[in-house]
Amino acid sequence: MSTTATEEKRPPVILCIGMAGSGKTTFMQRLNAHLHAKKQPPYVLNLDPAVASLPFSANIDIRDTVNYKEVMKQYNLGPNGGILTALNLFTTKFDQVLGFIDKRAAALDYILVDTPGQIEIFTWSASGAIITDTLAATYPTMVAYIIDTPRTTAPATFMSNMLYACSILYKTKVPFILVFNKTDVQPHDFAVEWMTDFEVFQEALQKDKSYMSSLMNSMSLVLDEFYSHLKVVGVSAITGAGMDDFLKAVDEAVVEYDQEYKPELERLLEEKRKRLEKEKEEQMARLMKDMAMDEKGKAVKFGKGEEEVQQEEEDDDEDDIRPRYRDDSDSEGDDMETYHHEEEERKAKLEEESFKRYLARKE
Ligand SMILES: Nc1nc2c(ncn2[C@@H]2O[C@H](COP(=O)(O)OP(=O)(O)OP(=O)(O)O)[C@@H](O)[C@H]2O)c(=O)[nH]1
Ligand SMILES: [Mg+2]
Repeated sequence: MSTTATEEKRPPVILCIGMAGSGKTTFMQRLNAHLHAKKQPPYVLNLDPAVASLPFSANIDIRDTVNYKEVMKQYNLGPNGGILTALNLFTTKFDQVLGFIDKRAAALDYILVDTPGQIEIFTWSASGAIITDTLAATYPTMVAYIIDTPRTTAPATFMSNMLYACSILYKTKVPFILVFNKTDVQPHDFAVEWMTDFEVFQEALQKDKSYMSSLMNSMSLVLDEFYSHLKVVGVSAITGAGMDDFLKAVDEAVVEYDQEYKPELERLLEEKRKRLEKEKEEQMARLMKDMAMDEKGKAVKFGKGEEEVQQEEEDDDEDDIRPRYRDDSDSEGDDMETYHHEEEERKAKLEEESFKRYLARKE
């Protein structure tokens, strides 16, 4: 990226992702209110086309662009297909959305994004990936993975939820904050203990005597590595507890974005630039070769022998070029100049056509 942080402000983007009913929208509402109270009003995007009513006012609301019920009718889809198609249609306009954000970015401290309840619609769709990558290319973007704490107290459920979070981390590759929500109902200390002390989690697992327990044992070993990449906070979207802890985790995630995600992104962009350059050079070399063959004679293209080519060249000279100069020997120089000029034009045209074909192939 060419801009430097000192020149342009880049507010962090917080993507709220989580299982249906985990409290994403309520968390967004609470965070929005908290930031307003701190005189740092965020820019808010709602990407859930199926939400009936929003408890906060969104700067950009997918429901203003697409009506998912109409989409269902028009494309003959079920509810999930309707939501996915609505998100796809919205994504085709995402460059305009980015334009709106860019205009406001300098005056913002945070950008909040609410996602559809059906988690896989955002995390496993091309649209979700496009939106995440587009935002992350410009702004320090992170996932706030919202967890319904009271529903994850069973070791097996906890592990399933963590595995899901793990898959999203590896898919999005952006900094990740685990947000244990609803701590007013169930404090999240048990989860922190399970994540930091492997033996305590093993003990909890051993109480589960199902046939899955040995598989779960080995899975929990894998998760140990995953936990080291995470920031963990406990919040209550209802009472507002833990909001400042969450904002601290956001600051840490911004540092992680700058130190790890951004250099990797720049490396990938540089790799892509070099690959395109190499492809362009190869195309040009091929083009030059084609043109050189054209110069030698059309016969080469049609697979005729060398003698035949030579003969044809002589015939060509006779038929095409000579008669034009034969009667006008005085102005032979001028005519040769005209011929060279025409020849240059013909070459330029060939080159232009070949370049157009190359561009068409790129698209
Ligand atoms: N006790 C308690 N309830 C909460 C909390 N956060 C959300 N809820 C409740 O959980 C339910 C679901 O909350 P939503 O904010 O709609 O959850 P969501 O993840 O946006 O749901 P979908 O978008 O439908 O997937 C609601 O009844 C909320 O009142 C919390 O911190 N504490
Ligand atoms: Mg919601």
